[in-house]
Amino acid sequence: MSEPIRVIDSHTGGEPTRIVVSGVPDLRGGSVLDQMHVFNGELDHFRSAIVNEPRGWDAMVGALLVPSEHPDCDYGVIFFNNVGSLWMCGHGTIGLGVTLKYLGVAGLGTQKVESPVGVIEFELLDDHTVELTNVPSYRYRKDVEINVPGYGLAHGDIAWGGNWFFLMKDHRQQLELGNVRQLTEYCTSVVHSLSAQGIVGEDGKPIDHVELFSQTDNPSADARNFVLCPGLQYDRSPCGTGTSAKVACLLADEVIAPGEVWRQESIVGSIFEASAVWNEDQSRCIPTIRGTAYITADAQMILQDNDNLRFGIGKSESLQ
Ligand code: PYC
Repeated sequence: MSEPIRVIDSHTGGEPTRIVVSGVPDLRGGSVLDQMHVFNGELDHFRSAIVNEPRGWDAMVGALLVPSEHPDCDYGVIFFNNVGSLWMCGHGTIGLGVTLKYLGVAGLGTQKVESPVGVIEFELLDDHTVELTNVPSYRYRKDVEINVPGYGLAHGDIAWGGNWFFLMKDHRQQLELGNVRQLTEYCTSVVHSLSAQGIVGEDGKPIDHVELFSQTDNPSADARNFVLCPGLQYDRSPCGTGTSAKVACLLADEVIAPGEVWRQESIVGSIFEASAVWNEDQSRCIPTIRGTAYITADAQMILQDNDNLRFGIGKSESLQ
């Protein structure tokens, strides 16, 4: 039996994060992007053991804290979900801040952490509230037409907020919690259509997150969203990288001014407060996202040698 793996679980606006705090595999150093490639190539069974059934479930997002050689950062982070690693994760960064406070290894204040796509800064404002300054974000293409078989034509903006998003308004879907199955089916068709119709992010990067918007009745929010993630689970939170992509579009359209707060509600009613400012040449914006997280578990994961399912259902070490 391997050493127990300690994890701290939290939820950020309903979306779970599981941070591995002991038993982190050695990823041979280098940049966090290099370490992510080693993780993807050699340790996919470890990812699956942490987040997939029987220990986890499809909506679980995991995180590994890894060494960083970046001069501004004390450590790095690799986020991952039920199907692979994520470039970045906003709700997970909020969960990370609250987890470090729970563990007593960080107090209130600012930290910088290296992600595979750049340095993220976050500030722990109280035991539960974190404000993160995300990687530079931007809208790549506006109002792109897509034909979604069975649903018809629709349009979306392609934007980067630490992951690639297709952001849609004219989807004709009702963004209600009771409609999660239909919304998931619709967004799944959109993902397939994006790929079939060659609609991609910059440098041909696949768009693996779909974000639907609608108005909201909630006076504390400016809009509601539904975000489908790559493992075909929806984000219970308003999605940190998705909200970064959203404020990049709003800033480009001059719907919000630099620094103006946009309150993004999720499909479960949780809210992130976001804003963005331009970089020097206005090619990118720097989004800020504020949200709250709560600890839900402090646990030891056990992987027993004779358990055929110790790496999660559908995974064995030889399937790496
Ligand atoms: O909050 O950025 C986010 C996120 C990405 C996938 C799930 N949550």
